Amino acid sequence: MLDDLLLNDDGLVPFGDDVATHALMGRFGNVLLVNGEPRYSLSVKKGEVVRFYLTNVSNTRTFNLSFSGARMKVVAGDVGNFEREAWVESVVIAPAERYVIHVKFDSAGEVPMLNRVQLLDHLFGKFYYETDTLGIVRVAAERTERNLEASFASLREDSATKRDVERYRSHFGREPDKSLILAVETKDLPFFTQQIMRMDSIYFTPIEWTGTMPGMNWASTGREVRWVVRDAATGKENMDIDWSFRRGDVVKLRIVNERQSLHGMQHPIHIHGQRFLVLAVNDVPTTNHAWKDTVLVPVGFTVDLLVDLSNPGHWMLHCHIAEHLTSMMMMGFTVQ
Ligand SMILES: [Cu+2]
Repeated sequence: MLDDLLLNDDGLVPFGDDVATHALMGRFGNVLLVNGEPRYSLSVKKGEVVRFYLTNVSNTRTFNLSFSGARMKVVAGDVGNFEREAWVESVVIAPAERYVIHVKFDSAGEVPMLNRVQLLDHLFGKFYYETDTLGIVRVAAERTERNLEASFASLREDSATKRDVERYRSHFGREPDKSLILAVETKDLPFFTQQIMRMDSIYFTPIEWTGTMPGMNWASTGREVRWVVRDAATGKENMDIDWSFRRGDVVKLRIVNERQSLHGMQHPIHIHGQRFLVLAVNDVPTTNHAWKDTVLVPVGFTVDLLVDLSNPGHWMLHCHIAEHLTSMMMMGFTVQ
């Protein structure tokens, strides 16, 4: 469980009484936690393959997780296996996303679990790297008696997932049924903050990996900042949207995260009660699918989803950055 916590000398930095602070970028913590621990550690034997169930429970931080010097494959997403396993160097996991990974520890010693991200100085357009150690895996010299060499070395297919995805393939090529635009509106921000926001939008990153403008971000609250989900067809926004579907509908949903004049932000969009496939990112089709319920939409990106509306009820679609959600970035839909 990946998390972060924002602490100062007095402890937890207070939350707003009636509106959220940090409404622009969300509350980035300055202490990174794995399973609630700032110094996570795990002991394994040489040659052991460890299955990690990753969940990002932080308010806003997207992690880029890796194990230095250990081979890793991704096996499953939020609600199901991928069609086939895939080697990865790192896993990008946004708030509310889940991934299952297999990691093999071949050499005795200490293997750091890292969060390695690229940062941008918005005012000067300079990129730099930041690496945090989230924990340590201690690999004993003694070899594991359980030899998973052969199964780990091959990238296995999941025939049940493949068959399941195949049933939806006829929907892949069609035009989107619904389109949502992600945007931000601000009012009454301090003059200085507005000017900085304009300037820092000259240089932008698709993903804000950490709080690069802490003072300005803290001072922005749900009173000045309103995050928006807009229905492209009707112009309706946030809770004025209430789509209606029938059970069994399969809907192609396009989500566009506009690159605007003001400071943009990635949004992990979460859909309640249903499952979806990510069909394409910026018109590039996905070739290895897994059922998901949360998708990260970086700034300037367009993501196409195929939503399987199988679960009756009145549900929400919302950004899972807690401060964006409380700044109104949510909408409703009904499945009858
Ligand atoms: Cu958001």
